[in-house]
Amino acid sequence: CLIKDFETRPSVTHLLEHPFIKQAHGKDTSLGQQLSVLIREQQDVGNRIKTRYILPTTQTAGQNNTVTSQHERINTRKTLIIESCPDDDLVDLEVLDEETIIAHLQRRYQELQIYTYVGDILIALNPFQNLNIYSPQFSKLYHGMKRSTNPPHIFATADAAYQSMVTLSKDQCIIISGESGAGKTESAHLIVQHLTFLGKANNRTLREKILQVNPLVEAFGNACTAINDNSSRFGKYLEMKFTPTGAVMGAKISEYLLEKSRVIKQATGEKNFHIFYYIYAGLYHQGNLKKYRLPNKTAPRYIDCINGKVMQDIVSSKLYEEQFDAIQDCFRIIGFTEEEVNSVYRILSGILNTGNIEFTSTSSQHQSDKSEVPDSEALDNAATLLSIGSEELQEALTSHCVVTRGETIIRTNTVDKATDVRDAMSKALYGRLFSWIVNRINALMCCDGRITGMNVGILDIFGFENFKKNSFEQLCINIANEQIQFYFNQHIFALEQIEYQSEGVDASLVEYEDNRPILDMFLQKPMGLLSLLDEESRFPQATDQTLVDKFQDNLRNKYFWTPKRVELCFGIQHYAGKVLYNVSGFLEKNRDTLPADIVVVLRTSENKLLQQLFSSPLTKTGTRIIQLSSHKLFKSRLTVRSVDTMEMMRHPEETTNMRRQTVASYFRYSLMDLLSKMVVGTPHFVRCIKPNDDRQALLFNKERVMVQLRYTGILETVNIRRQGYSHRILIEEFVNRYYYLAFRAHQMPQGSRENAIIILQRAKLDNWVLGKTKVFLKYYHVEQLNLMLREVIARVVLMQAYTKGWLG
Ligand code: AOV
Ligand code: MG
Repeated sequence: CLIKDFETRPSVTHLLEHPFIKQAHGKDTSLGQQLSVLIREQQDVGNRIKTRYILPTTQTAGQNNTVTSQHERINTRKTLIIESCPDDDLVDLEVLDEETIIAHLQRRYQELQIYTYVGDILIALNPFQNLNIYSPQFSKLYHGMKRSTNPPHIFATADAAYQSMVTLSKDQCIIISGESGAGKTESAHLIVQHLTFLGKANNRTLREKILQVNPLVEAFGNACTAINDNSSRFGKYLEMKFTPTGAVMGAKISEYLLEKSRVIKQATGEKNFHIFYYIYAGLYHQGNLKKYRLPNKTAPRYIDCINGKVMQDIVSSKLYEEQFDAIQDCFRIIGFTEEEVNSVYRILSGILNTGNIEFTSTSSQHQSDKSEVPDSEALDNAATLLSIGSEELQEALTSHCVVTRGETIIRTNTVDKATDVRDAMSKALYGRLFSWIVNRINALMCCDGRITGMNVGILDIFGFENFKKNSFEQLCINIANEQIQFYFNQHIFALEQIEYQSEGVDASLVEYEDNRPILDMFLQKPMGLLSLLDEESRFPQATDQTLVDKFQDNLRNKYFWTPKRVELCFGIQHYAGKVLYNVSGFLEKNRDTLPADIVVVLRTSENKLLQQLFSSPLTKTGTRIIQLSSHKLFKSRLTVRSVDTMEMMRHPEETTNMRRQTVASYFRYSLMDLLSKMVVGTPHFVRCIKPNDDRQALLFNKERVMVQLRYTGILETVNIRRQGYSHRILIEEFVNRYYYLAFRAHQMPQGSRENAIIILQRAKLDNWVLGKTKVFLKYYHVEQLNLMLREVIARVVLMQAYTKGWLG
């Protein structure tokens, strides 16, 4: 038996580096295999923890063991006992100032301990390197374990959510936040990985399907930005559905606010959505560029970020080619038909060709600002790929119908207008294709609302952004992050304080930075920033300047300002820092209109998928709500007026009466929709932190971390987690839930205060408080209770099995 004393708890990686273990297992055994043979038991010894690792009998430590510490003794060859003082919860630190917390996190980061708890909240520092801590062996290690058993880990958070769901039969929600590039999406993947491991259904196919969902959706919704090579350009709420016994039975994604504008234009140094590069490289290597009418010399404009040079980069990229194969596998495994996949590729290639359509101005005697397509190659290609008539497409791009007093007049489009229409069409095609893919995945996962069960929701949105130039997209992204921060504050601080007071529980109130005033400034009606933007968007004569003026006249508070020397800009003091926004394009982006002429042409497509995307608006579940009887272009033009591209998918009420919806109003609706989903479940928070801006492993920039800790309110959280009671359960519900711990199964005690006290005492919990109607528990109590409950239930089940003779 080897005994080792550690000042602080060693990470599993360090443990496996220990000479004793190394020698016991030889050099070439993989980390995962070594770990799988460590079985552990634990004992609390004062504020230290004694962990007993039992090593396999077949391999033993040699005599010439190099371990020399005086604490270490080798008696038998099988057991390693480690006594350590866990330092992985900030709540346990003696000194709680910023400096100490930073120093602590820095030391841990340098030791590759990227995870740290603040009570029940997980802080995750981006390691910017692949760590060997996510194999199935690690999933096993964290499965059903008490949290203090292992070092903090994203699997422990996923596990806690899963165990709570199963034990308490209640939905859970994991909220991952952090700025762009902090590691939210990676964390979300890891959570899905562990939940899939836990929810072992007999159905292997389903498990495989679930694991393909994220990669597929992200191929269409993620892109390379200045900050992150795999930046999420949409918000994603993934619900993993489980049976009451905890077997996974499906998944459902809700997507929020895809940054469609990226399809037509990207900022310097940024790229289009991944999928365009994947299919280009993939089709090139398959020799299929011709089939999809894609040029093979110069890259299409929409993906040509570096003036033509990019073509060689794309087709020679091994990574893109591999990703294309992976995406094809995703489609197949999830269950898309070949025809559907082909249609998706045709639409994507159609979009790329649409972007290549050029216009020139032609003036005739009667019309001075007419546009035409001088070279019809791209036009013909786009029309062919989209299975529509080339002439009709040209007509819809270069002219539009106006209905006045019952008369229909056809007006020509200027070159600029035609270009805008072309780009609006590309954005609409992509946006609807994306929504269709998400809907289709949900349908194939059998989660179209018919299945009822419990779920763990995982929220992974686009992180807070502050670029050199920030536009409407950044504004929406940052407002969404304000909302998530508000939700966090509400949950951790505000609700807690209100409840203490109403329940007569004494708890010193913790000050925190409330971002409600900022959120109100954005969302309030009718004078919030988004409402003002909507109002201005309704005036055809509005300009960027009138918009800034409107903001300036109406938003008079310390969170908003207009800089003196920079034109057409306004600044916002967000919870996460100051951001300067440039308003050019705000109005158009907010209107986001797709001319009816384009809708009408796309409806005539012979491509079934395209017909589906445009022939009638889809509700969330994909049901048709409007049926247009005529496909004839002219007739239909009379029927459909301007239709908003986003709302058609999600706001059936508005679209049936054809009221124009703006992106801002849809955005507001999405935020509410998201919140309504989140509040149903018990929340678990993961706070991702970016240790540096250079994406460097082991580089810990104190200042950057400090800023993030400040604005996320970590310091305050440490306080409230230490002093506060993060779980409050109605007395009756508490007795109902935990009476097994103190009463016999058949007793069914009353939900009284007395019985609650009996249970709490029997469970040997300390530091709990009984309020007027609720039991107030510390963050660590619930885990203890659930663990005890699981053990008792397992004993009862075993007893029953014996008495019924099932076990012989
Ligand atoms: P984000 O989701 O928070 O940004 P990501 O999850 O995409 O950030 O992480 C950015 C990059 O950091 C990844 O591509 C990885 O290279 C690295 N990374 C993050 N977490 C880990 C980890 N646990 N192990 C190894 N590498 C990691 V954004 O989507 O931009 O807000 O909109
Ligand atoms: Mg992301």
